[in-house]
Amino acid sequence: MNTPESQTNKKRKADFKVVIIGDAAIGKTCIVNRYLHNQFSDEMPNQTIGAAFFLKQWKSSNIAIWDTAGEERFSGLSNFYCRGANAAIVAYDIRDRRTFDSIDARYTQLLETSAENCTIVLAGTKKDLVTRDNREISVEDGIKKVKELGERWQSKSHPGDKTPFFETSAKTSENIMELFEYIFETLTLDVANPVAKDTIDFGKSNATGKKCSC
Ligand SMILES: Nc1nc2c(ncn2[C@@H]2O[C@H](COP(=O)(O)OP(=O)(O)OP(=O)(O)O)[C@@H](O)[C@H]2O)c(=O)[nH]1
Ligand SMILES: [Mg+2]
Repeated sequence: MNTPESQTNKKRKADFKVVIIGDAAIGKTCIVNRYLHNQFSDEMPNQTIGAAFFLKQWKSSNIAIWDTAGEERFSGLSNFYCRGANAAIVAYDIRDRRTFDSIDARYTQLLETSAENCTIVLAGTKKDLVTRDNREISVEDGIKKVKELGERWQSKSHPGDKTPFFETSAKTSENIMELFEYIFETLTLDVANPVAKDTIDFGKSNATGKKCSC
């Protein structure tokens, strides 16, 4: 709401920080685009450079979403973007075991600097392209992995005790809303006491998912 108070107090803090991590070209940016803008294009979008930052308002909370680059040369930056994260979407391509193996090889170490009790959610991507013949990661393996990660980070659990595992398609929208709602519902459980992470100039963005350059 554009009240005089909001005009004079444009620098506010994001209440929660969410990062999405995983190998290059597995569809991280498409997941975020589908959720924030309800858009998908089969044409190759630009590879993310460093990270892209978005804001989303969820009820009374301001949530910062960092879409990181999977390309190896940006690994050091991803480390920086994961710092203080309250939730991490760890993504892999269901048809590509190498991207699943990367979770342990590359991504869990990035979460060492996340916030305490970081909510870890596992997201298989490009479900619309999965067939019986090309599936490389089973649902059981995904669930096993996310339980392992959740225990390691002592992840906060969902109020409905749902499993933080989603096989998604940014193309068909399958499980995209569910993925983000899981995170937001979990993070905002005790919203009276959020942990502020990023200072954001709301005068340059809005709370509907506008992209800022980083
Ligand atoms: N069929 C299908 N294609 C997808 C889906 N998600 C992404 N893609 C395609 O996969 C390619 C890579 O998607 P991106 O979202 O850019 O991948 P990324 O993980 O953000 O890649 P980096 O930014 O390099 O880390 C694009 O050509 C997309 O069109 C999906 O759910 N279904
Ligand atoms: Mg990207």
